[in-house]
Amino acid sequence: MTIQTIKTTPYGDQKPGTSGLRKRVTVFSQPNYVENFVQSIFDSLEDFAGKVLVIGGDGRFYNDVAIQKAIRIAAANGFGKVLVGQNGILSTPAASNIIRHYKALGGLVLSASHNPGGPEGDFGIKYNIGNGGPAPEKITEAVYARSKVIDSYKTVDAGDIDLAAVGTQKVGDMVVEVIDPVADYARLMETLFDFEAIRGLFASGFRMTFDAMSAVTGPYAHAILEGILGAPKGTVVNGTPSPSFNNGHPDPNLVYCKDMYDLLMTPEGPDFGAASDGDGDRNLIIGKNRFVTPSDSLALLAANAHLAPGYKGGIAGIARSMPTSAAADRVAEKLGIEMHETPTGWKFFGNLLDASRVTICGEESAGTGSNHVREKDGLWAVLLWLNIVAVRKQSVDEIVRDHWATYGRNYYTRHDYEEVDAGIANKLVDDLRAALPGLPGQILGDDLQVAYADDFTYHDPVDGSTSAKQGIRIGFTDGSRIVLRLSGTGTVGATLRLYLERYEAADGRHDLDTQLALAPLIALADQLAGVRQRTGRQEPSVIT
Ligand code: VG1
Ligand code: CO
Repeated sequence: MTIQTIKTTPYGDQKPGTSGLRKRVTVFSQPNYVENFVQSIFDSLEDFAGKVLVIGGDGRFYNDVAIQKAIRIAAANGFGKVLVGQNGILSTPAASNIIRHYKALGGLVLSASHNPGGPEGDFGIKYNIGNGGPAPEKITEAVYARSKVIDSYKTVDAGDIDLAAVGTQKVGDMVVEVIDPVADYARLMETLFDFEAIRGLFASGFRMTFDAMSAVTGPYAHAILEGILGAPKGTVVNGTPSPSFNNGHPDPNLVYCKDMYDLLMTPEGPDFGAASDGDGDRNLIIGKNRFVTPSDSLALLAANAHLAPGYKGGIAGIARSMPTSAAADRVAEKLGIEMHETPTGWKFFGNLLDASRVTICGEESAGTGSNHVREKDGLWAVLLWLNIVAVRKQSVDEIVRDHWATYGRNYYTRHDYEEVDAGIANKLVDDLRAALPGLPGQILGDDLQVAYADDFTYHDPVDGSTSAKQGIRIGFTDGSRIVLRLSGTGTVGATLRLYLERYEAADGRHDLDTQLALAPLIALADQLAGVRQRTGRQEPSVIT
């Protein structure tokens, strides 16, 4: 086998976003596009000779092609071993676990997460470091810089690995081990949760539906929920991974999981519904007659985590992304533990988790996780919910209401305007940013006084790094907030995300319709930012 050095020319657009490089498949399949990016990653790493690299993805279209390329490039660059999931499958949290468990140098996670797949859909590549988490900005910036000047990459003239065959193969001097994608992850879950109690819950007739959305969590959910925990066959629906997600949109929200939502709102429906996204790191939780917003879910899981064996000693602290509601802050305050507000994206939680400053993290975008891995983890959240329901012997609705009666309720919604003209979106954000200094102290709308208005800058308390321009926040004296930022995961035009939040005290009204409860703030946000007028859109593309 010979190592080949292939000449290439750079692409100018390989800048990783919130969660790795995400582009249309048609972009990724350009000549040397994958090769350039993977070589740029390796060029930004140190001391990888002989080390272990993990590779896996969510099984979407182009996953297998990109994996074969990455394996050859890894072999040519001198990695000692690649661990790859069978058929190229590893959910994002499972990949994080494999990196940690086998002490790999890092891993390539191939996914565009909740974005649609297929030949016309999206693909993505993300590098995770040795703690199992997404590479910090220092590395992603180095990769981008390298990708702009790269002039060659290394590969080997070897054939494809048989990704279906579990066991050891070789590419030149490098060992490739194809591993069971589920086994290590299932074992980890068993150490965290009271599986006996959850088995008892299912045996008592508790009924659940889990929608894997034809994405990566199917095999994990089948093995854990129906296999180990004894949930009835049929509990998992859409459980076979499909390269196009069965032509669906693998984002577990109330738009793409509307059928499940409707089912949970009917008297004869199941007790509990859950779903996960393309790569298995997001979760949707719906109890009978009760949708749990992701921000509330984070607060509830943090408040009840001690009911699961993995967290019985209590949690060290909580972190949430800036746009996530402040519901979790009230839990941290009551528990007397640390609370951190970070920019959007899981890469900002890694340092806090590594330093044991926090145990549980979450984002309003349906991501929750803990220090068991360094990614958000969809099935983990579902299992923790089941553990809590089994121990408390209450319905999801009762648990949520009880939480609000203790801590108060943070009414919360997110309005997305997708595929907006990028020029218009950028100008909108720039103009609002320019208006911020004049806002504090003003009374806006009916009776809302601005307490602060800024563009969020994060100072990482662990490594001292600073991340600026992370989203506009306008906070009011009654605890309400308007947040506006541009998405860093979209692949066409720009996506504007508008986040709205209003606090209602523990003895206040907790049964209002969310959109109505937030209507004055929604109107005020539109007045301040001019979203409708500037974009010409009369309503958001997605409301979560
Ligand atoms: C979105 C979410 C963010 C999440 C990111 C990756 O980013 O808002 O909370 O971490 O997706 O999630 P953005 O920049 O589009 O708002 V996943 O499940 O797509 O890896
Ligand atoms: Co995801």
